[in-house]
Amino acid sequence: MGAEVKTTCPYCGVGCGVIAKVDETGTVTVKGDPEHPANFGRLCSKGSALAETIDLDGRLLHPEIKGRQASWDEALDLVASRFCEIIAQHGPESVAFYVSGQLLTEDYYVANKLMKGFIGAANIDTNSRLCMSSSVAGHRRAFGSDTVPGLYEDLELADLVILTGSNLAWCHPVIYQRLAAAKAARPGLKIVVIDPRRTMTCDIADLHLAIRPDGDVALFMGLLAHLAASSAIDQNYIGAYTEGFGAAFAAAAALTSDEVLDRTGLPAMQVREFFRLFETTEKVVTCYSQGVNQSASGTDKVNAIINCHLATGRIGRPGTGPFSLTGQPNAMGGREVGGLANMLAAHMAIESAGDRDRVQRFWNAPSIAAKPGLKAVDLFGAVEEGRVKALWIMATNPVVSLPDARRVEAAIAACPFVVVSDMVRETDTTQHADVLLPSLGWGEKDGTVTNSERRISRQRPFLTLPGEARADWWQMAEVGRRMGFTACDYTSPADIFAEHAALSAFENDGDRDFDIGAYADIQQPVYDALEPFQWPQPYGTEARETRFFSDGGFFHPDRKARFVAVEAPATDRTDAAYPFTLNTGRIRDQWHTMTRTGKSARLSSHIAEPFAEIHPRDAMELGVADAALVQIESSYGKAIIRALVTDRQARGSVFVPMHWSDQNSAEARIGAVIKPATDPVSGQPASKNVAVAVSRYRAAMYGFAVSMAKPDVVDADYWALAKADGGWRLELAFRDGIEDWAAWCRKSFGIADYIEPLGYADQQSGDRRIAFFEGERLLAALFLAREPVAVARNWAVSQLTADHGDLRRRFAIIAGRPGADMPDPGATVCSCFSVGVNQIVAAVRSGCRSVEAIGSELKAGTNCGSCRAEIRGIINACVADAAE
Ligand SMILES: Nc1nc2c(c(=O)[nH]1)N[C@H]1C(S)=C(S)[C@@H](COP(=O)(O)OP(=O)(O)OC[C@H]3O[C@@H](n4cnc5c(=O)[nH]c(N)nc54)[C@H](O)[C@@H]3O)O[C@H]1N2
Ligand SMILES: Nc1nc2c(c(=O)[nH]1)N[C@H]1C(S)=C(S)[C@@H](COP(=O)(O)OP(=O)(O)OC[C@H]3O[C@@H](n4cnc5c(=O)[nH]c(N)nc54)[C@H](O)[C@@H]3O)O[C@H]1N2
Ligand code: SF4
Ligand SMILES: [Mo]
Repeated sequence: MGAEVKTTCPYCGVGCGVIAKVDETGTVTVKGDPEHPANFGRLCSKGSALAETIDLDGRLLHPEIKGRQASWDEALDLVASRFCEIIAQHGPESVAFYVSGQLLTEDYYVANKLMKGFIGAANIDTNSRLCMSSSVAGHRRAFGSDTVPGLYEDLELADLVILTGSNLAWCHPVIYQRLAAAKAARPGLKIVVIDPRRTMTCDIADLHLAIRPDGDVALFMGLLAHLAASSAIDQNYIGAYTEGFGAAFAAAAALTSDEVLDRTGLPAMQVREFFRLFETTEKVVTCYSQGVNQSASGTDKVNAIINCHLATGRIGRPGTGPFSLTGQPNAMGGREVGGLANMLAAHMAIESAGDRDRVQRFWNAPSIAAKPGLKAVDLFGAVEEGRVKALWIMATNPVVSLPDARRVEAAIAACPFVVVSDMVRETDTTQHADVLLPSLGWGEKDGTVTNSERRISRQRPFLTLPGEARADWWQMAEVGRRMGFTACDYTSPADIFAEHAALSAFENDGDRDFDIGAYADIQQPVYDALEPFQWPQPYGTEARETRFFSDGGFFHPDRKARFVAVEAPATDRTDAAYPFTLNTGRIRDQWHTMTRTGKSARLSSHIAEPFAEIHPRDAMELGVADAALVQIESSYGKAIIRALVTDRQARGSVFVPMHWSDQNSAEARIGAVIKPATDPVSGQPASKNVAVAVSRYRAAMYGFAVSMAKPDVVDADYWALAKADGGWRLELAFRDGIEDWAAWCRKSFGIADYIEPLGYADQQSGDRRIAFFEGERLLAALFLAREPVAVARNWAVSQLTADHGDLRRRFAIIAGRPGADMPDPGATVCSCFSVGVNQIVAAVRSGCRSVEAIGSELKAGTNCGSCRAEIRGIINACVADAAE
C-alpha cells in the first residue's frame, strides 16, 4: 500500500483533516483524520466522496489559446504581453483579477501582491465578495479588524447556540455533527434556528423562528433593547471596552415591539421565548452564514448580532461569542492576504497611508494601489462598460455564481482579453476565455488553507500532476516575471508562506490581529511537516488555541469595540408584478457549480435535479402540482425548474439551489434571475431575497431518460442532466410533441441506425417508452408521459449496469416498472451506502423506530452521518402516517 498523506478537504470552511492513500493500482481512498482538531476523524458526504471526484475526465490538461492547444511559454507570454500593452495604453486600472476562496493562501498571496504592489491598482476582487464580505465589514466596524473571536469548541461549550441564516446540517455538516453530539450528551444545551425555511438543521432545534426574509436586523435590535432592560446587560464590559452603546441602544429602543413583530413576521410568543433564552443563558454562541451575509442589510445584520454579544460581554470566553461560519475552504486565508479589493495584505487597511507605505516597503514594490478597487458586481460592470479590458479569472465560475448572470456572461464574452485558470475544461465561464490555463486540483495542490476558526492547515499533494497542469501561484509568478516583476520569483509554496508570515509580523507590535511571525523563517521540511495551528502565533511563541476580546483588546486605535447603530429595513413585499421572494442556497451533496461533486454518481443521486421549494397553498393557487414545472421570473431573467411542494417553505417564498448551470440544465442557472442589488457597506450581493413572479410552466410532454453515453446536445425545452452509475440520467419536458421519438433518441444519445428500438406506446394516456439495447447492455431508455413521469428513478438508473440478456428484463423497462425481483430503492437518502427512501420506509414499517435502528438494519447514516436528519424525518413521517 502507498503511504498515507495528511491533507485538508477542499470544500467547506469547516476545514476537515483528511487522510488520503493511493494503492499500487492507483486507487485512492480517503478517511477523516482522527487527529485533526476541526473534525477528529469525521467527514461529511462530500468529504467521503472525494476519491470519486478526482479522475481526469473533463480536466483541462494543457494551456489553450482561442481553443487551440498551446505551450506554456506561448500562453504565458501572451498573457503578460496583453496585460502590459493594455496597462501601457489605458493605465493599471484597465486590468483586473477575479479570484476565489478556493485558492490556497500561497496562490492568493501572489495574486494580491502582483496586482496591488506591482501592477499598482486594486482591481482584484474575489468570490468571497459574494460570500463573506458582510462579515468582514461587520467585524471591521465593530472590532477594528476582521477577527473571528472564537473556536468550534465554543459551540460544544455553550448552553445556547443560535444558528441564524445557516443551514449547518447541509453546509457545515461536521460542525453540525459536533453540535448534535454535544446536545445528545447534554440535552440542556438549547439550539435556536432562525431561517425563513424549516431546513434539515431544524432537526436539532428547540426553537425555529421562521423569520421573514431580512427580518434579522429588527429581531436583534429588539433583542438589544430587551437585554438593555434586563440583568443580562454587562455595564462593566460596556464601560471598559466599548464605545457607542448609547446610540445603538437608542436606535434599538426606537423600534416598537409591534414593529419588531411586523418586520420579523414572528409570533409574539416565539420572540419572547427567544429573548428570554438569550437573556437567561450566560454562554451563548450566535453562528451566522449566508442568510445574514447575502443581504442588502447584511453588514447591519452582522453588527446587530455583535451588538448583543458586546452588550452582555459574551465574547471571547469559552462557550460565548458571535461566530461567522465561513463558506469556502480558504475564505479566511484570502482575507489574511487581503484578497478583497478594499483590503490590503496581512489585515492591513488600504485606506491607511501608513499601512500602504509599510506594505510597499516590505514588498520593495514599485507602486502600491492608492485606493480600493472595484467590488465584484461593479468590477463586472466596468468590464461591461469597457473600462476593464483584460480580466484574469481564477478558481471561480462567475457566469453561474454572480447575480444578473446573463449580463455578466455577455460582459465577459465582450471583454477584449479574458484569461481563465481552472481545472475543468468546460464550464459556463471557460467557454468565454481567450486563454485557458490548466490548474492543479485537490490532491495535486500544495499549500495552506485557513478554516472558520482561524486554523491554518496544509493541503498536501499525493497524486502525480496530470498533463501540463501547474499551480496557480506558479502561473501568476511566471506572468509577473514576464511583465518584468522579479519580486514574484518564487520557487515553492514554502517560500511564499514564509514571506506571508514575515509580512504579518512586520512592524506589528500587537496592533494587528493577524500575526504568524513564528513561521517567518519556515523552511521546506518544517513546512512539509506543519501541523494545523491557529493564528495568531507571533514570533517566539508556541502554537496554542486562542480566543479574542474577553478583556477588550480590540483593534480600533483606542483598543475599544464599537457598537453600531443599525436600521431595520422594511420587509414587506411591495412589487405586485413580482409578489414572491426568491431565496437561493445549497443542497447537501453538491458543491457550488458542480464542476467537481457533479462527477460523483453517488452524490448526484441525493438530489439529481434543480428544484423550487414552494408552499402547498401557493402551489395550489398557481395550479402547480408537485413535480410539475414552474417558471421563476424577475425583470433580469427567468428559470424553469421542478416544483417541490412542501410546508417547510413559508408562504410567498420559493427556494432554489444555486448549483445548476448551462452545463447540466436547460434554464436552471438561477443567477440569471437575481437582481444585482448589494449591501451598501460590503458590496455583497443580496442573493437570498429577490422579488420574482412564479407561474406554472405548461409542458405537452414530460420525460425521463437514462443513457450510457453523455448526451452532447439535448433538444428539449426543459432538461437537467446528472451523472449516474454506468452513465447519465436526464429529466425532460417539451412544450410541443415530437414526431419521431426514436430519431430524437438516436440524435441525443448517439445511437447507431442499425440498432432497433424496443418500444411501447399507449395512445390514450400518451405514455410511451423506448429502449435501445446492444448485446446484453441497455444503451438508453426514454420514458414519456403527459404528466410528470412517475417511473422509479433509481430503478431505471440501475438498469444501465444490469444484464439484459434476459428478455423479461427488457420488457420490464418497456413496462416502465421493476419486476418483483428488482424492488425500487427509491430516491437516495444515504449516499455513503446508497440507501433509498423506500428501503428506509420498509424498515420503519418492519419496526425500526430510531436512526440507530435504521443504521443497524441498513447501515444508512452510519458513515458520514449527513443523512441522519433526513432519516429521522422519514421515521417521523411514517409514524405520523400510521397514527392517522
Ligand atoms: N453542501 C454544501 N455545503 C457548502 C457549500 C456548498 O456549495 N454545498 N458551500 C459552502 C459555502 S462557500 C458557503 S458560503 C456556505 C453557506 O452556508 P449556508 O449559509 O448555511 O447556506 P445557504 O444555503 O446559502 O443559506 C443558509 C440559509 O439562509 C437562509 N436565509 C435566507 N434568507 C434569510 C434571512 O433573511 N434571514 C435568515 N436568518 N436566514 C435566511 C436560507 O433559507 C438558507 O437555509 O456553505 C458552504 N458549504
Ligand atoms: N444565487 C446564489 N449565488 C451565489 C450564492 C448563493 O447562495 N446563491 N453563493 C455565493 C457564494 S457564498 C459563493 S462562495 C460563490 C461560489 O461560486 P463559484 O466560486 O463561482 O463556484 P465554484 O463552482 O466553486 O467555482 C470554482 C471554480 O474553480 C475551479 N477550481 C477549483 N479548484 C481550483 C483551483 O485550485 N484552481 C483553479 N484555478 N480552479 C479551481 C472549479 O472547477 C470551478 O470551475 O457563489 C456565490 N453565488
Ligand atoms: S464538513 Fe464536509 S465538506 Fe466541509 S470540510 Fe468537512 S468533509 Fe469537507
Ligand atoms: Mo461562499
